[in-house]
Amino acid sequence: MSSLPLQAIKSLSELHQKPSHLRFQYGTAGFRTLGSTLDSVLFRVGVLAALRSKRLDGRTIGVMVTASHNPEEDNGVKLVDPRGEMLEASWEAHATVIANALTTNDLLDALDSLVRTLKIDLSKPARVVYARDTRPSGESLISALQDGLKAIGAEARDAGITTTPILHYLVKAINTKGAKDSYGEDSEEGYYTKLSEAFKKLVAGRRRLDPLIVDCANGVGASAAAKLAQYLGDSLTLRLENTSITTPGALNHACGADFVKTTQKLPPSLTDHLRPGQRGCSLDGDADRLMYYYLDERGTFRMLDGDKIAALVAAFIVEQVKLAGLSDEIKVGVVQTAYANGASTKYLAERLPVKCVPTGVKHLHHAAEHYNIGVYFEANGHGTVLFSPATQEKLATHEPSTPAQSTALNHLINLTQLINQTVGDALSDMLLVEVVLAHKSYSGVEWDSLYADLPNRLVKVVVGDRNAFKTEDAERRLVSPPGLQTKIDDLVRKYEGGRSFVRPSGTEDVVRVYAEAALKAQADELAFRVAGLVYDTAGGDAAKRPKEFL
Ligand code: G16
Repeated sequence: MSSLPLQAIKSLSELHQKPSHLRFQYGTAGFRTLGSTLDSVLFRVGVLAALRSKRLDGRTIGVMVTASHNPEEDNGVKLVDPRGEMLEASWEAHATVIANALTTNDLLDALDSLVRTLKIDLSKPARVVYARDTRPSGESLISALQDGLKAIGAEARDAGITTTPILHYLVKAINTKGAKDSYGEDSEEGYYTKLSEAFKKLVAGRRRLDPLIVDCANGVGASAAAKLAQYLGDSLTLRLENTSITTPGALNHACGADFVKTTQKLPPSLTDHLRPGQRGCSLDGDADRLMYYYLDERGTFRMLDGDKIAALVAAFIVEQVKLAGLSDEIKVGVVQTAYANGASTKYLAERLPVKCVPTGVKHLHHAAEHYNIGVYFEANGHGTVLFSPATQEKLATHEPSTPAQSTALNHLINLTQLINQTVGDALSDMLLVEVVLAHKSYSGVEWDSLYADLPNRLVKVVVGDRNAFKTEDAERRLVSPPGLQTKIDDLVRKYEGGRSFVRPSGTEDVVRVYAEAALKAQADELAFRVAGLVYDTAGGDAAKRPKEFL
């Protein structure tokens, strides 16, 4: 019976000691905080990833070092399960325990207890593939991770600097290599080839789309989009902006998907590049979120967010299923979160089953798996489409009765190849949007007119302890601090079409407040008044109370 290599773990762990004053938590998207504090966490994640792999009979586990949309000084790490999905929820708690063991001896005890409780067979191989984004702190964090992998003797593969969705793709491709359900070549080239070939088939014979402006958030998406552009050739022209991956402080700064969504503005750096009517889109720092937009004929910024992407894509897929003659057998459903604009939920719910779940891709992903084809998008632009294994089988074996059915069936099959079904993927989603626009001959204007967004506002509030905020009903209501929800309800009633909710962020040390109302000024006012309530209830330094809601 093999045992943990205690001596190796002990001596290497001493080089990566936990800062005694910090507590880490595996949250919405793994561990995420100041990059300079994460050294011990990365070492321990290396050991943990290897144990997870052993627990799953040597299947390859992914580790991604990124803090996605967060500012450059932050960093983070998350684990990817063998099918390319987020780490199974029960292991999030194990990760938190391991990360918080105070000393090396405590760590050894915690690891030993994990191995015994989960009956992990240590004689099994451990295989891990890892990657990082372009953050300056990434390099040293990767070396801490490598020490963890070395300490436990894992077989490790370095996937270099790449996007989060490519790492997810690689994990699935490695674990399905040579199998009937092979996901593709287990290399970046395999990823670009798979996506670009499916895209070319889907747009064949369609009028070529105008060039697309892509804001790369000065992150890793810049190099990935440049490579993808080469594979796409003249099937789609990408004009890449915000590609300064080595300029200090540039990452996600005044650009990128999160900037666009939260400010509802065009990144200032694009002002001279986007002509009225032209399509633009923004990736986030690790290229797993996507926001589209255009300027109308008066030069007004019009945002096409995750909700609008869901509406566009779901309608197209439903149409293709119908044209293929499969409406009775393949049901399409949509998953959203509380952040979905009320108008989008209304639009979608009139046409399809719609489910609301808590924030976090893992929640959306699992809910989407319950549909034959599940379309999930968070309003922030994070999402994808899942085709169930039975649906993929049906598509592969269905005998079309007419040429029109055959064409639609082929489109659906090509969509299963174009879409990165492991996780939200800005580049894959971008190609998906472009396919639908090409098929429908839509510009941004027609797409935008599917429904009119209710004016809305998202505000962050810094509080003493965000963990004091607990929610229920898919985060739409607060159960703690006591009494706050009643005050919010009283306020919301005063606004026509008013809706507001409060939840603690899982990726930043803030509480988020969302509000919508019939008029823009009212949505703003409601958001700031609810934020004021949050601030006052959670206690804090009056001098730091954000000016806008004083
Ligand atoms: C992560 C999650 C998303 C979530 C977002 C914000 O995105 O993967 O599902 O919507 O954080 O979460 P929160 O409001 O809890 O901070 P990303 O793109 O930052 O990895």
